Amino acid sequence: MTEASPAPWTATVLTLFPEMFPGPLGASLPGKALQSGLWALETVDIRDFARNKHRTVDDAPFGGGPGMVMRPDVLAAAIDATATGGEDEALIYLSPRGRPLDQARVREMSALRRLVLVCGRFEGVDERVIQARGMQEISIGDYVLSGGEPAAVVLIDACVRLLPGVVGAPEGLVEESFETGLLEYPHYTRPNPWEGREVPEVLLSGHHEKVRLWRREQAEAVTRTRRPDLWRRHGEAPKDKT
Ligand code: 4HQ
Repeated sequence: MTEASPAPWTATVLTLFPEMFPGPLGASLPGKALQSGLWALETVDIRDFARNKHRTVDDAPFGGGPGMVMRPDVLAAAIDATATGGEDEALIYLSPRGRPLDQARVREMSALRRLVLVCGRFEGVDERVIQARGMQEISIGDYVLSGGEPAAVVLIDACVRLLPGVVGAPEGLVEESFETGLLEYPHYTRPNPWEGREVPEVLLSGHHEKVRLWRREQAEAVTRTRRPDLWRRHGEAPKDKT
């Protein structure tokens, strides 16, 4: 007898543009993992929850001003038909007003069973539905997208690569940026030289300990100069003895 496999980590995306998915998530590493059932993707068309014959999902903002606002009744109906409100699930609204996404948050979300991601269009969604359904607001950065869909793709991609079995060599995951709190050291491969530029000598030496120390120095130098904010936090964090 073969056991039925339990439901894999699942992203459920509420959107007016379901045709945007899987998009980039159907290719490369996340695409292969999706095909092999290591995770699942569902889309819910918010327009299917509209109440009138014109299938209206938006309306003019109270108080005036430009653009349109997504109606709370339509969005709430889509959420209520989709989210369970369970402990193992997060209900997220992608928005520049949200807490900025970072690797610690990605790790937490990849450890849940399911994410329900709400993608807004227009000027955004009615504030009351965010409150009433207890949505977490997450931003992928300080810039304005035309909709939440590319932000959902970014968030899902970051989570999926942390799922067991998705990345071939999981040792690589602990070494990378944000897991160590540092930016990555520079990488080199053949040919050497290339356009007259030499690969740093130490990398050709075969001295593994020297290579490790050189990479650490490089990672620290690049973090200090490019990202003083990360460097300060790295200084505060408890360190292992390497
Ligand atoms: N938008 N991080 C406006 C974003 C965004 C971001 C999504 C555009 C929501 C209404 N989302 N809609 N930055 O710019 O997450």
